[in-house]
Amino acid sequence: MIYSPSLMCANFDNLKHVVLKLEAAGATRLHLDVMDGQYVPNFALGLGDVNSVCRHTSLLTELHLMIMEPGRYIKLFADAGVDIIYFHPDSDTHPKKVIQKIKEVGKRPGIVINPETTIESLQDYYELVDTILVMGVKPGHAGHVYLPHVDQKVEKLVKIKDKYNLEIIMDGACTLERMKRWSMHGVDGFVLGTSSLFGHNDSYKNIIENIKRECGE
Ligand code: S6P
Ligand code: MG
Repeated sequence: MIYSPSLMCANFDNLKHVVLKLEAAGATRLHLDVMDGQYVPNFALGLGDVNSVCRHTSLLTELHLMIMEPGRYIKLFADAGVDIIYFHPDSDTHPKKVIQKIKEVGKRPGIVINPETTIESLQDYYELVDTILVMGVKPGHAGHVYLPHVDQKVEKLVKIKDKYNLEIIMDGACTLERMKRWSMHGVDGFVLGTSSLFGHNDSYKNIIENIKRECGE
């Protein structure tokens, strides 16, 4: 299973310290949210933060771009050291070119499905990417409420994932209960935010160990 803490939920006073603690606690990837105040009405990590995280970890890093025209910035973020790049197809006029650019710079591409987007409308991209990041909440903020209609989409996606050799990761409102359920139904990983990891009265290590016990290693 993939457990990817979302660093936008962390305390930024000492980012390196948080990164090392998450790594020691058993996180399997690190999730880096980048926003531009346009595609979503918020800001999160910047290029410098992304670069710093990548320099201080040996874990795989996944960049979640919530920006307009992501195709313009693929090289910039690739040079910052990320391993995987997710973007929202509706944020660029040529999504297939964005996927191509991600591959050209030697990174793993993924697309993000918003709660209101149907899985059928993104069908053309499934054979081109490695990962589908499924938003369980409206993108832009941590702590948003889960939208239950996303359940049906996840059910459909896990059925087609083998056909396209896709990895399915859920982002937003990943509570322990929800992760338990979906891990049994073929979801490959979860972004850990305020619903399970950050702001709780226990160590990252205890929390992640418990998640692994309940939902799988
Ligand atoms: C939000 C972003 C996410 C959040 C994460 C927060 O748009 O893409 O990665 O940081 O989902 O998790 P939670 O548990 O606070 O909803
Ligand atoms: Mg995210």
